[in-house]
Amino acid sequence: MAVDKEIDSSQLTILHCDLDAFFASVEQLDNPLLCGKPVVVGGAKDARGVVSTCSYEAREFGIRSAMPAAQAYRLCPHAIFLPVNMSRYLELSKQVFSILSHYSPLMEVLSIDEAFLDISGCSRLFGSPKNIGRSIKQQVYSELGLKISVGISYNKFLAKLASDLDKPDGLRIITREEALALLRPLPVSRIWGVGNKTQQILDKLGLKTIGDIQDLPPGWLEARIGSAGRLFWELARGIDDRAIEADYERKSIGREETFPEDIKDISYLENLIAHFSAELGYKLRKAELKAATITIKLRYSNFKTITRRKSIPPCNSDMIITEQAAELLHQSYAGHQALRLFGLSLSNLSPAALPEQGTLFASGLTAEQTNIDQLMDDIRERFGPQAITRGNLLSDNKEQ
Ligand code: TTP
Ligand code: MG
Repeated sequence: MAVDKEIDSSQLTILHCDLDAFFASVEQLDNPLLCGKPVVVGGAKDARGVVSTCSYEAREFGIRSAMPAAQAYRLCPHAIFLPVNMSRYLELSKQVFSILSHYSPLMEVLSIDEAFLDISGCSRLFGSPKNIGRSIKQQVYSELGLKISVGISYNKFLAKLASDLDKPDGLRIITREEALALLRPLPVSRIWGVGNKTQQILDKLGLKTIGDIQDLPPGWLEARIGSAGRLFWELARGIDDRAIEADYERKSIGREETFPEDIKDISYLENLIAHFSAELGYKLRKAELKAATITIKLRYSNFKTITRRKSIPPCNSDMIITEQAAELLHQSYAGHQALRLFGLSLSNLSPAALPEQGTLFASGLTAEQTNIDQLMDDIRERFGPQAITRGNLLSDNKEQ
C-alpha cells in the first residue's frame, strides 16, 4: 500500500499473529491431495463429535468451528473429515512461535496458533511495522508452509481485531486515526471478551453495534453490567492499556531435592547449590534469558518451610548464581535444625542481551568465567545435560 509513508509507525507497537484454519492447513500441508478441498478436522461425520476447525473451502458451505460434525456433513457431504492429530499441530505451533520470538523477545502466546509481539524498538533491525508483518508471513510460509494472518495496531484489542479482519493470509494495520470509525459499524461480538451470553445482555440493552457503545456516556454500561462494562466501553473507543505479558516474565525455573534422611550438613547444601546452579544456568543460557531474583527454599524436619530471596543484576552465570545462593543460605541457615528439603529457583527473567564486552565486565563476570560457561554448554550439547556439573565450586575450594 502506498499509504506506508503516511503512517506514523511509532504508535504501531503491537502485532498479533494467528494461523489460518490451523489444524486443517496442517492436514493439507501433510497431504497435498487435500489442498483446495473442503477439509473438516474434528469428530467423525457420523458420530456426535464437533468440528475443531475446517479449511476455508469448507467454510464456503457454512461449516464453522464448534458445529456438530453431523451438521457439517449435511452442509457438505463431500468434505473430507479427519481426526484431530494434536501432537503434530503442537509440533508446528512450537516452530511458529520459535520464528516469531526472533522478531521480538516480548512475545505473549494466547493459544495454540496465536501470539502477540511487542514490536516497539524492533524497527532498527526489521524495518517498519508493516515490513515486520510481511517478513513474519514470508518466513512462516517459506519455512513451514503455513499461512499466518497478521494485525498491527497501537494496542492489543485492535491488533487482534486487525489480524482477523483480513483473513485468510491477511496483513492489516489499524491506525489511531481510523480506529473509531472502523469500529463503529461492527457488531458488539467483535469486542474482545464479548461472547454469546454478553452479546445477549447487550442486545437487551439495545446495544447492537460497537458504535452504540461508543455513544454511551461514561459509567452508563458499568452501572448496568459491572466492571466489564467499563472495559467494553473503553475497547469500543479503541482504548486498551493492557501490556504484552511476555511469557518469560511469568516463568521461573527451579530445582529442589527432598533428602532420603534429614540433614544439617552445610557443605552438602553448598554442593547441592553448585549442582542446581549449573543446571539452571544452563537452562537460562539455552533459552537466552537472565534471572534477576534468586530464591532458596528450606523445609525443616517439622515441615515448616521458609523462603529467602534476593535481587541480583540480571545474570545467567553458574558461578554468580552459586555464589549468591550460597550467600542467601549462609544468611538464613546455621545448621542447627535438620532439613528435609532444599530448593533453588530463579525468577524475574528477561532476555539475555547480546554479549557485549562492556556489559559482561560491568556485571562482574570475567571473560574466563563466561568462556567456562560456554565450554560446559558445548559439552552438554554433545553428551547430554548430565555430562558435566561444576560440583566442586564451593566445598573443594575451601579445602585448597
Ligand atoms: P482459530 O485460530 O480460532 O481458528 P483457525 O486457525 O482454524 O481458523 P482462522 O483462520 O479463523 O484463525 O483456532 C485455532 C485452532 O484451534 C483451530 O485450527 C482448531 C482449534 N479450535 C478448536 O479445536 N475448537 C474451536 O472451537 C476453535 C475456535 C478452535
Ligand atoms: Mg487461527
